[in-house]
Amino acid sequence: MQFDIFTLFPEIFPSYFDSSILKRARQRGLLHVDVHNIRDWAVDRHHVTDDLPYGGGGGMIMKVEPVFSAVESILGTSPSCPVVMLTPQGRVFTQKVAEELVQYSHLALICGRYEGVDERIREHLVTDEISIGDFVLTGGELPALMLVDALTRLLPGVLGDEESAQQDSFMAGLLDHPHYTRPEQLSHQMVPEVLLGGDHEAIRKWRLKQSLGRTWLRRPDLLIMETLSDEQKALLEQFIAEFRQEVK
Ligand code: 4FV
Repeated sequence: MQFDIFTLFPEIFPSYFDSSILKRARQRGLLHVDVHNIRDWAVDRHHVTDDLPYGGGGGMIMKVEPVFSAVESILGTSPSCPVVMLTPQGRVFTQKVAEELVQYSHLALICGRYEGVDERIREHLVTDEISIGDFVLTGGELPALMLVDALTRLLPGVLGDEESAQQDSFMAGLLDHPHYTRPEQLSHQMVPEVLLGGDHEAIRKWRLKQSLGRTWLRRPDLLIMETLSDEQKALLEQFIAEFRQEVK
């Protein structure tokens, strides 16, 4: 997968792309990232990329020309790939959106800065707007990094089977089940017996029950009862009954 990232702070990216899974994905030729400094296309003497907002008000606005020139010179006048603006006004990024966007082999990401960007960038260049959450950051660089990270780990061959995305949180629309590793006993805290017994069917059921219960407790908004299988409904009822016993 190819990403072209347009930013005023290219120095933010290298360290993240040169470590761990993303570094290995690049070494394996599964991930290609090119980072472009929008200021390189600000042709005025002071390479200005922001200006005062028409209509007044605080803060500065990202100018349209440097962004247009940067994207056009890298992707041409009609880019063949989606041009994604990271912005709080975008559709909220979820695992489902990640699975949708990873279908593309090439994405362009525009990182906003300042109070916002000139609206004509949205109107004439941007084909998709993504928000990583209802809060305001100083720039779109972190959201761009998150998007590249979430998509890259879904690319075939990036995660080894020990890291597989299959049993991810949200893969089944549920929160992840608890995980344990050595030591088996920590002071008086034991690893749940079922995980030590080697009965994979019992382990599968326990993990599903925990995912359902945790989702019911922490993110009931994710639980769409109609979509649950009979087994899932039964396991969730068990969890709720046991939970109510405990809190009694
Ligand atoms: C953001 C978000 C975000 C807004 C003004 C950058 C900042 C500044 N981007 N999801 N939340 N962007 O806060 O994507 O330009």
